[in-house]
Order: sequence, then C-alpha cells, then structure tokens
Amino acid sequence: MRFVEPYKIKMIEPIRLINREEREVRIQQAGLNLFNLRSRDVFIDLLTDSGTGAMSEEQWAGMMRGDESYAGSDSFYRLQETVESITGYPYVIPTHQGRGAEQSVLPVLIKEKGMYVLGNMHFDTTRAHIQLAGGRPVDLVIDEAADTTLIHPFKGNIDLERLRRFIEEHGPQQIAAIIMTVTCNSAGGQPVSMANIRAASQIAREFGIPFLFDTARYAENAWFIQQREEGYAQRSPLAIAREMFSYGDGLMMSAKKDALVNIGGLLAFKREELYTQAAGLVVPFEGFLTYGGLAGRDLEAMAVGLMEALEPEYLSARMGQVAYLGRMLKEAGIPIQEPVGGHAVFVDASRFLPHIPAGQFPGQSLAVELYREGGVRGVEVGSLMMGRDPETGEQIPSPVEFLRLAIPRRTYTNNHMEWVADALSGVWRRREEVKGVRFAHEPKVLRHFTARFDWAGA
Ligand code: P70
Repeated sequence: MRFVEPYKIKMIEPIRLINREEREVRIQQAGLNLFNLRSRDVFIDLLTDSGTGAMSEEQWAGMMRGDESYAGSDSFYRLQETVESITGYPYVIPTHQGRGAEQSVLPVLIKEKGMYVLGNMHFDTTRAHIQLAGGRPVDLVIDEAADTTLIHPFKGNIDLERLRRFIEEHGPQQIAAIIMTVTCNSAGGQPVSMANIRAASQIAREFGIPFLFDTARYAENAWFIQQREEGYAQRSPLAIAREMFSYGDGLMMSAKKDALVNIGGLLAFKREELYTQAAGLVVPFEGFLTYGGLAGRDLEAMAVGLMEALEPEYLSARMGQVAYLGRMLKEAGIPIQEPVGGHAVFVDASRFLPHIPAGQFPGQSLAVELYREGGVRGVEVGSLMMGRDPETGEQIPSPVEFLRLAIPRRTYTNNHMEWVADALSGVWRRREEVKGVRFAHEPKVLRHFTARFDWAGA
C-alpha cells in the first residue's frame, strides 16, 4: 500500500551532523547516556515521539486565538467540547503533561498503601507515580508480547485470565484501578484490540474496579483496530475511539503524542466523583481547573490536534513511515519487535547483541553505538528503564531488552529513515565488537534519565 503525506512542508528547522570524532567526545562527556547530550549534537532525534511533532497551520492559527483567561476561557471550553465529542467524557481537566494527569488521579485511586494498579503494561512515569502514591504496579500483558519474532495483531492485549485470577486471589478491594495503555508503549507500541478492552472493562465492572485509559496514542490504536480487527474496517478512527472510550470510566493522557502538541496533558472522566477528587490535587499542583498549567493557546492547539490525529490519510502516512523504517531494518537482517508498533520501531537488543547480558543493558549499548555510528539518538526500553523494586532494591526483570527508535509525527522524511537504517546496519555489521555498559552513577528514582555509565569490561 502507498502512503503519502496529506500535507506539504512550510517551515524547516536545520539539523547538522557533527563528525565522528566530535560524536565520540560528546557521548563520553554525556556518561554514555543519550539524555545528557545536547540536541544540537544529534542529527536525527528518535529519543521520543513526545512533544517533538510538527504542528499544523490550523494549530498555529489556534495558538493566535488562545484566550488567556485564568478561569473559564473560551479555549478551555473548545477543548472540553472536543474531548467530550471523542470520548463521551464530559468532565475534562487539562494538565501540564501526562505525568501531571498521573499525579492528580493515582493518589485518589490508591486509597491505601499497598493497593495494586493492574494494567497491560504501565509506562515508566505511570509506574513511578503508582509507587509514589503507595501503590504497586502490576503488568499483565499477554505472553506473546515478549516474543519479538511472533506475529500477533494485538500484542498490547491484557491477559484476561491472569487479570481475573489476580483480582480473585488478592480481593477486589485491594485493586485500586485497571489501566489500559493504548497503544502499549513498553511492549513495543503494540495495539490493544477492542474485544480485549471490552472484556477487561466487563471484568472491572463485575468487581467494581475503576477502569481507565492511559491514552497517549489513542488514534494510533484506533487505526490498528480499523486495519486488523474484524468488523472495524468500515468504521472511522473517530467512531472506533468513541466506542473504545465508552468502555472506560476516564482517561489520563500525555497530549504530547497523538494530540500533536509540544506540551500538554489531559484528565477526563465519565462521572463527577473522580473528577471532583482529582480536582483537589490539580489545583495545588497543576493550576486552576480550566488551564492546568498550560496557556490558553496550548489548549487551542490541543483541541485541534486531537481531531487531526484521527484523520485517516494522516494516520496511514504516519503508520506507513514507521512501518517503512521497520521494513528496511528487517531486510538488513536486524531483529525487531514484529509486527512494527505505532510510534516506534523497537529493536530487539538481546537478539542483536546476544553476548551482552541484561545486567549490562544491551539496549543502552546499542543506543550509544547508533549515536556513534550515525548521530541518531534512540532510547533504551528494557532493564534500565524498568529499574529496581523500591521495596527489595532488586532489579525488576524486563521481558525484553529494546532499543526504541521513536518517530516524531510529521517531522522527518523517508530519507531520514533511510539514514537511520543505514547507520543501524553499520552497527549490525560490527555487532560482535560491541560492549555492554555498567553504572558509574545510578540515581534512585527514574534512573535512566540521569544515570552515567562506563563500558563494561573496559
Ligand atoms: C515516551 C514518553 C510518556 C508517557 C507515555 C505513556 C503511555 C504516560 C507518559 C508520560 C516518555 C519518554 C521516554 C523516553 C524518552 C523520552 C520521553 N512517554 N503514558 O517517549 O507522559 O511525558 O507527557 O509526562 O508514553 O514514550 P508525559
């Protein structure tokens, strides 16, 4: 299938490739952690698809229209109406970004220390906020997700049997919430099927447990349902999103992904009770309920972006580009999570570097090598990001060691993708020489962002 971007480029931001010697100096100075690099020293930045997309002319026009009132701005009401029209949830609160939404609702749900928050697979900040609120995150994604060679249309699905068993064993009063992350980032940007969402929500309802979405990539998930799930081929991504949200009690969202904005987040609820409780935390930490740490212009851009992300032509070009990078890597023989996910290609670092044990973070080694090779910045999603159990201090085993190449929306061309594929192929050809890494400095919370490393065995 041909995918063509339904837009042309009207403004550009120059990027430059510093030479190999400079890259060697920069990555050493960064302590072999790509978060410590200056972005000016990165050629193609696939660190994240978060806040890195290009806004449309309609979004920029919305920025000019922004109503900068502290309370009750027109911009807020435009956002509220848009969110309600997509989700059916009338109670909407903007937040400064996804973690602002998490810190406002998770402490409300986790009523007692030690309560569990179940999900397909929580992302790192969600996991951290569950723990900070005294709760325990539990990942119940299907086993197929960890086998990168296995083709399964919905590797982000929650294991329904294990979900039911967990609730029955621990008692529903011990479960603070069930959170479905769509698409499932940590499993490789893998989608969740409508059937799975429906069934999980029925289990939640049966036991009286709140059912929420972590919906940073809701439009990409809707696209996968349209493409892959029986009965949805003729339904629009908007109609699919509406059905999906009808099964939940609310959502937390990082709007920096599918809402196509550079900053922002959202909370939205079906009923007033959760809204009122979360509001009690939003006001002191984020801002008044009608702006949540954002400017009126940010709310406008978000309202426009939320709808643009659901346009079928945009979605097929977007997903086509991610698939294109995946195809090139596969043709070069490079092991990746298959099928390719929504926002990123996840390279299987354990199969790429089988001589490096998980404790020496093969995904991190590979990230460093890709930067040295071609000035491309990716990110480790594996044992390093998973971190330690805060109670025991033990490393939490990660089902897979990934190097994630996240593709910003509407930002790079396919030529850029070819550069990335060439650079990673260069590393592939000398893979036997690649070394593992070990900590020179290991921070306690969300360690991957600020850790420093040495080469292992050096
Ligand atoms: C990413 C970023 C953020 C995120 C998410 C889901 C499913 C909540 C959040 C938090 C984070 C990141 C990771 C590596 C490098 C840079 C950035 N995901 N839920 O890229 O939202 O960041 O807005 O507070 O994916 O996947 P926010």
